[in-house]
Amino acid sequence: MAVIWYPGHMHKAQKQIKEVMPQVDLVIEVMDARIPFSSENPVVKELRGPRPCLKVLNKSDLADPAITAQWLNYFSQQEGVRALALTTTRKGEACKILSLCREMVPLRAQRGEPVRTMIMGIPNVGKSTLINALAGRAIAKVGNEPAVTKQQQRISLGNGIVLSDTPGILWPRMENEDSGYRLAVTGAIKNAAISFEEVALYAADFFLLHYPQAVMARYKLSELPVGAIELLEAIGRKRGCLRAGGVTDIHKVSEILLNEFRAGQLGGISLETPAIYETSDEDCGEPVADD
Ligand SMILES: Nc1nc2c(ncn2[C@@H]2O[C@H](COP(=O)(O)OP(=O)(O)OP(=O)(O)O)[C@@H](O)[C@H]2O)c(=O)[nH]1
Ligand SMILES: [Mg+2]
Repeated sequence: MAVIWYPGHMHKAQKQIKEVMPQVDLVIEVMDARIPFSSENPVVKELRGPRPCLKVLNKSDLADPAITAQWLNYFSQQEGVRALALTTTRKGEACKILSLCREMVPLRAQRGEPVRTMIMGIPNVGKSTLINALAGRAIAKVGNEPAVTKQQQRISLGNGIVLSDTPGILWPRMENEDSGYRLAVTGAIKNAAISFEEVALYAADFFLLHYPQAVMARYKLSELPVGAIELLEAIGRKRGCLRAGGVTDIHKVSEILLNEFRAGQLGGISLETPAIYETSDEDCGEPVADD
């Protein structure tokens, strides 16, 4: 599932999307609701040009609903953009986007022409799950290697909407260390440069600061540990992750914390709020010049 993106890959992905763009009326950008900043790719704005964009905050079942509401409000203020929170894995939810798609491209709908849509997004945000849910059958592989390029096919969804059967796969934010950690915490990237324990410590730090009640409740802690390592040790004691000599098995605890977060067992947690744009001025690393 993890892709190592380098300028050549980024260039190729962008070129493929540019080629199909003249046949697209509406772009559907899928993001992870827990990390809308790090799972968004600003190059979408450039690629779509004047076309409207529906931003889907997917996996909203795993995010903090109050923060998702802030993000919806944030994105809705952008020119040509509508935003929607979705849990694609929940039966029947995906079709919520269909009427929005028609509303966003009224001219084609009025002329009786289908609205041609294309799904885009970084790996692991749920693009294939969304395509399958909309198509009502399994046409895209889920939780698998990113789709290798093949001929773009169009699937008619009925109700005046057609969809490209291969998503536009984009790269995540990479030049910002915090984004790298947050993407790793959600499982979006497996970066060999960051160890599993480091990712868990990053998550533990964040949870202690922003969701102390959630960790205390989940791990039945009577008091809040003072730091990330102390939190991992406390979880280790509760879950019996001890090695010989009573030493905490930090790798095992890291696995528990990350897996339980990713499965939503700590409750809805968001790792980013829209305020992040005020502290971050980097862009998304433009690929090399077009040929
Ligand atoms: N909890 C939750 N999990 C989801 C949701 N949507 C998708 N997933 C899961 O996220 C994982 C990735 O989903 P995919 O549909 O394969 O993602 P993708 O964007 O196609 O990924 P690539 O093909 O790697 O680019 C799978 O395990 C899905 O079951 C959702 O709304 N909620
Ligand atoms: Mg996929």
